[in-house]
Amino acid sequence: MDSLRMAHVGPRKKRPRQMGASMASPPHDVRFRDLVLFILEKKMGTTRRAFLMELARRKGFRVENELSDSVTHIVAENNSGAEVLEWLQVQNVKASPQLELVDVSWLTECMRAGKPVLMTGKHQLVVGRDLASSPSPELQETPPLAVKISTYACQRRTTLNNCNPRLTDAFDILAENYEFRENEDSCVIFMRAASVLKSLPFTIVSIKDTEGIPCLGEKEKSIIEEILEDGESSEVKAVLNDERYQSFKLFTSVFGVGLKTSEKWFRMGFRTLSKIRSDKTLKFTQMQKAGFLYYEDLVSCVTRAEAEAVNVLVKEAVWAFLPDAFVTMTGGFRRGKKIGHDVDFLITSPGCTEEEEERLLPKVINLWERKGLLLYCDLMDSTFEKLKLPSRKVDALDHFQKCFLILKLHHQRVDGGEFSQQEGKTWKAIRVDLVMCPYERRAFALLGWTGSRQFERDLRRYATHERKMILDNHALYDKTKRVFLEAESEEDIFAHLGLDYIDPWERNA
Ligand code: 8GT
Ligand code: MN
Repeated sequence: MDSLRMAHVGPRKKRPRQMGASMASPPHDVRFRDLVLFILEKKMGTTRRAFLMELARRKGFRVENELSDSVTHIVAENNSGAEVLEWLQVQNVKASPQLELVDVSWLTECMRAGKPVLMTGKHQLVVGRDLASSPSPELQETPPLAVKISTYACQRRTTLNNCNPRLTDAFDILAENYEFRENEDSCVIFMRAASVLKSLPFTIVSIKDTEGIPCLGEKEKSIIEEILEDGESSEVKAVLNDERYQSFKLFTSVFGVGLKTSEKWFRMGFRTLSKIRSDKTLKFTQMQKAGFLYYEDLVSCVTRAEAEAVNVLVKEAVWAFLPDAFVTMTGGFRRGKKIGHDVDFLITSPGCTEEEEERLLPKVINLWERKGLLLYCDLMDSTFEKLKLPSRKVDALDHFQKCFLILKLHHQRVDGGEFSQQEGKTWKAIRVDLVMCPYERRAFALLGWTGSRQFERDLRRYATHERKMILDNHALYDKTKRVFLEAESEEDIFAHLGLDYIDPWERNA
């Protein structure tokens, strides 16, 4: 864990009070020598300023403690251009005409990118100003450029660089507990709260930092406050110690076991998997049998190296039958995750007939079976109808042909895998999902299968509530114009929805 995060996330009581510019911080290498930043404390506060300064320095930016002639950029928050100009006049510093006055949104984008990003009009607080004259009336009326955070995850950029893991872990646990209790409303509330915090480019160190952040109600804020003050939440602690939560967590970790089965086993008094496995009266589905058989392998996460090895395996098999097919790894790995619970693939071919399309997955499965690589297979036929309207349900499953598999992945196929090999066993069981879609629907399918689930939910919610459109994994329908909107790429779908394009690695909502 890095020292900065520790310093800021640690219990508030134990933190030193003074966190101003004078606080000693380790020296950082300056990577971007053309820029000299000064961060304005006015309306930002000492704590947040100190945090941003430290963060920027850590990312290789030169940040001055005091305003001086050498400063090229003044970064302000919640200040209008006029307010910054006014403040500058009071300071007795000769500022060069090249001095840029920028909103903190520019800095946070730079932090996210890890380098200076292009400054545009939306970042500049004042364009073409004359520092010698007093602020003009128009400038005085410039509204503060506070960055508004959207309530929709599809309007936020959420990378894997989570600045608030302690808070989001807490909300994820509470959401999961409500899911186990089938309390959907509370579950959604905590999922949204966790999601919005994952998009923040800064660490929340005081409850004041939550001002203006949507999706946080009184309840969520009080939990944040408790974690900031005591280092933990009593409610989360209680959930983690709750027998029902622990049992559901354990039971649902078995492939093929959902809420219904967990509920049943819990009511029957089961608390451990070994008791369930050895019980003679229980009946298991094929899926659950496979889940128990390969339990150890399946709970140990899939690494990126393993996912890449599966990628090769899938491409080899698919291309043996349809050489022009596109095979794309989707799901969490496409979003840049380093580990996953499975590996998801979307397959589509521009040149094949409907019949060839339908026969591909059975052929692939058959090939793996002959090679002894198929440990479990559930093939679901397509129920896709071209003219059907998209589904309004946010969590509806799609109609494409797909298969949920467990494959045998030999260690020698994995880069560096020889070293992780257990005594005797030369392979690992890996969960793999393959989806086959018609070529003209590939953009919708790709968008749908890339996730995250929260990002997908909010895309659909946004389409419905903000655009009067219906979006699902197959299509986008405009209810006002009563037409299906076609798309060649994910970019096209975002454009139809009037949304800025969000890259896959920014969809980790
Ligand atoms: P992971 O690391 O846990 O595997 O994370 P993930 O890759 O994000 O989750 P996933 O469960 O593998 O699902 C990947 C994406 O596919 C999600 O956004 C999910 O909403 C979407 N998805 C569908 N249909 C289906 C389906 O039938 N089953 C599953 N599991 N996911 C589906 O669009
Ligand atoms: Mn996945």
